[in-house]
Amino acid sequence: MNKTFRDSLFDQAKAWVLEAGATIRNKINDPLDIGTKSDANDLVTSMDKETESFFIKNIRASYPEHLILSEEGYGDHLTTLNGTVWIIDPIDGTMNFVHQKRNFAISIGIYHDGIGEIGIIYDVMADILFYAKRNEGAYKNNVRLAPLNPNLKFEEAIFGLNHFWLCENRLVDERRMQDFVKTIRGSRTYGSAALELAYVAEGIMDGYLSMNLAPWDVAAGIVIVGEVGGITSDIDGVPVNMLDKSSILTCNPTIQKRIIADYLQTGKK
Ligand code: 2AM
Ligand code: CA
Repeated sequence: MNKTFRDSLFDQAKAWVLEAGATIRNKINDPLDIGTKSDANDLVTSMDKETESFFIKNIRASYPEHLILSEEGYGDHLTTLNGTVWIIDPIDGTMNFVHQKRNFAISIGIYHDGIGEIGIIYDVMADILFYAKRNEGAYKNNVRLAPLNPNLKFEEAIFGLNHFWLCENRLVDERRMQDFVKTIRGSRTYGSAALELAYVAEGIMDGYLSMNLAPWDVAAGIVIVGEVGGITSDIDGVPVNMLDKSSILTCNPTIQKRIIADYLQTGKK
């Protein structure tokens, strides 16, 4: 994708994200129509659907040749990442949106032939915009983010993860994960994968682990975190397939190998 087109695409995507965010803020106290998806805790609201529809209507009108991969099902059913693909989560952290009315984000990754060109993560209630264009650095509200700390010590790392890693599970030995959280400095659970990836890019967390995320949860974050030298893979260290669900390990590269070797691959059932 040439730079001139990417710049104009970014400006347009950012404008739509800010507009959608303002609409959500204006309606934040309106009564919510809440439904569930895969299970009783997998929430969806009319706001998720309205926001996704807003993006899709605009993209179809302005870029009819572009493809869309999106959470609520109004996009395309893709079998390849050929062409320009918008990967959209209209509200990432729907449970936070419903219960807290904050700590949720709009997340948009724009990929061209499988390569992440643009990442935008908008913390709607805090009005904080994280973004990156490939090879042009990552930004938080127009301030460039610094490269990740090359001297990070494992024992001083803060990680985003949830309680599922510490309960009996089919992916890893939970006792190793208990050792992991005791060895690192601290753990956090924010409930929005997009924001947690943005926090890794910002350097206020050193990594993020999730068992089962969808492409729209991570598409933007992978681009943003990559621009400050962070790496993302599945928990075996394999690059993420942007067409499928995947476990996710995003972190400062200084600690990736140790986490995989000592905690994630050891004692797998
Ligand atoms: P969501 O709010 O868009 O559903 C919460 O820890 C994180 O996991 C959020 O980013 C949330 O995204 C995501 N998440 C929750 N349930 C999920 C599911 N069934 N599949 C994939 N991601 C999910
Ligand atoms: Ca969502």
